[in-house]
Amino acid sequence: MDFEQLLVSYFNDDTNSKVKEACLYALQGKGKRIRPRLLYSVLEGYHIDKNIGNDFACALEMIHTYSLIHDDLPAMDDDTLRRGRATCHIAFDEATAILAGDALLTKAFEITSKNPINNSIKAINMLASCAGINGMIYGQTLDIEAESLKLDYEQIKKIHNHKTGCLLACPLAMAAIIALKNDETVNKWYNIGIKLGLAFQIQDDILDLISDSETLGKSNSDIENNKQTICTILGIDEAKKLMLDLYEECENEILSFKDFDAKYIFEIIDSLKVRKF
Ligand code: GRG
Repeated sequence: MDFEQLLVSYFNDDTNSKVKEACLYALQGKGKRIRPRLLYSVLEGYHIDKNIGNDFACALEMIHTYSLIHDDLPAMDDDTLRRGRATCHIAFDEATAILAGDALLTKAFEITSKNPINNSIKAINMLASCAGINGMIYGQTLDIEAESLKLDYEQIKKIHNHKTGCLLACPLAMAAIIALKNDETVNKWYNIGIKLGLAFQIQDDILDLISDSETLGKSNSDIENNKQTICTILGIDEAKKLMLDLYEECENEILSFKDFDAKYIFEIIDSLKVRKF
């Protein structure tokens, strides 16, 4: 079973409903699956069977997908295009989209809480903190509050570190937990993930400026909303330089792990550097 089949298989035994259809619709859009790929790459780097991480990889993709559904709602960014097709509330309706987001978030904890590995509770706790009120949700709150404010670099970075960074740091930290690494190593991976998240977000902001919504598969809403980004503060050239520096710092920090084969995660980082959407 490939990852796409695995992801939807978690809904096989659920009662058919409009909300289930909406969950599957949102999950089956053309997502890059970066968070699951990152989790698998760290397990592989530690020479652990990557399938041990399946529940955690799918839970991450479910939480990420819920955040996209809710972020696209009229009360948030009010977007109509996501993953190359109509956003969930346009394809279904607002109430169904809200419930689909809720269902995906809940499903993530339903499936991980059944996982029998030794450190599963610790991994689930990491997932909850990264997604929760001090993590991604905090980032979204800061982002909403910032709409009418003029921000400096540090303030924007704080938003990105929470809104984007936490859910990109989560797969690295969870994989280290699954690999039974100590807290110091888990924290190191987490901080690498936050840095990777910042590079990823700067790249997203650059793509938002230079690309079109058809290529991106989503609305270029930052431009439409006159949103401040690291690009608008530093300019595209400086932003690109910062992004490449951040990716390089991540790579150097990863190389400092003596018991880790970096080739799998480096393949992902290389693909991120040249991504077009
Ligand atoms: C509404 C609870 C809630 C949270 C919203 C993730 C998020 C926080 C909002 C989505 C909009 C956004 C620009 C978030 C920054 C993170 C980011 C770049 C998301 C897009 O992730 P990709 O590129 O998406 O991995 P795909 O579709 O490829 O999975």
